[in-house]
Amino acid sequence: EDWMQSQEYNLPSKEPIILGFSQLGTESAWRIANSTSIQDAAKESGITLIIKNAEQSQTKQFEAVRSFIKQKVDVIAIAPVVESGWDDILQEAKQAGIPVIIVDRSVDAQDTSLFVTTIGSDFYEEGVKAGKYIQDRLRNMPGTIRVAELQGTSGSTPSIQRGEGFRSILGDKDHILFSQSAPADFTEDKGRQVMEGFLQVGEEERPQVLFAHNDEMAFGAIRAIQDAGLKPGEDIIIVSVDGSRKALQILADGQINAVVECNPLLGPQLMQATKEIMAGRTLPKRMVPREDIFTQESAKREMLNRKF
Ligand code: GYE
Repeated sequence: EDWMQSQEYNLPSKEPIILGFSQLGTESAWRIANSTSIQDAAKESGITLIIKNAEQSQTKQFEAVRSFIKQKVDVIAIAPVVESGWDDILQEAKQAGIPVIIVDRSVDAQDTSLFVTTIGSDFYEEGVKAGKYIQDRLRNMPGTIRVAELQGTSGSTPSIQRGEGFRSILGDKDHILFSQSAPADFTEDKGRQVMEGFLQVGEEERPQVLFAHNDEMAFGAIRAIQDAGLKPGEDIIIVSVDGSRKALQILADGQINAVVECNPLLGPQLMQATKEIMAGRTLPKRMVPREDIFTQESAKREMLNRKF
């Protein structure tokens, strides 16, 4: 990348650095932990943070970015609710000479010079981990197995990529049938509602496995499964993603069977990147935290160490 030499951005500025952050919402424990991590890290590193909550609206994110441009912040960070539609607003930031960092989810902009770097998880790999767990777990289960999926927000990177990674492992297996799949917006209420719908079928059509794209949707599904007189974790095998302390507790209790880790604590990395940019250094185009999968055994151990 040669943007530093080309003087496209207004560098350097006087201290303290001002960072405008458009957060996409408050839908989950993951999201709250993500916002808290960013606020704490800003404080610790002496960066002035202006944070705006877009309540799941991309339009509100555009408004936030425009207000940051108007306020002449030094750096803009965006956690984009969906992948598409960012080109114009990113162009506006570029024209104003303000570097942009994409956090958590991605944007599908063709012109990757519109942002400096993306800091966030490998969601495809998370889907792969969920798929491998299910494959292993079902090894000795006879007959066709019906798998249901509670997807996250339509058009969001984690929903698209977790689905694709999961299918890359299970999609071509003759004995696996993707019987039901629908978006439930990463929320507990919607998860419960959509799962209730999934269970309005006869026993021969009922899913035996559920992949929930996050913990909250799994919590909602658990309630729907119980309301239907069934045992979550036994009658229906459940895998979710994130790994909040509450999810690990439920995992340890046996109502969830595995939880794929997704790390929300991106604050320190974001502040580091912000400082590096202001110091005129070049950053890698993508920064990915290391992540694992929690099982019922490891959940008991890890629960207390979990930070959210
Ligand atoms: O998994 C979910 C949240 O974008 C990785 O969004 C994030 C996802 C996370 O609502 O709980």
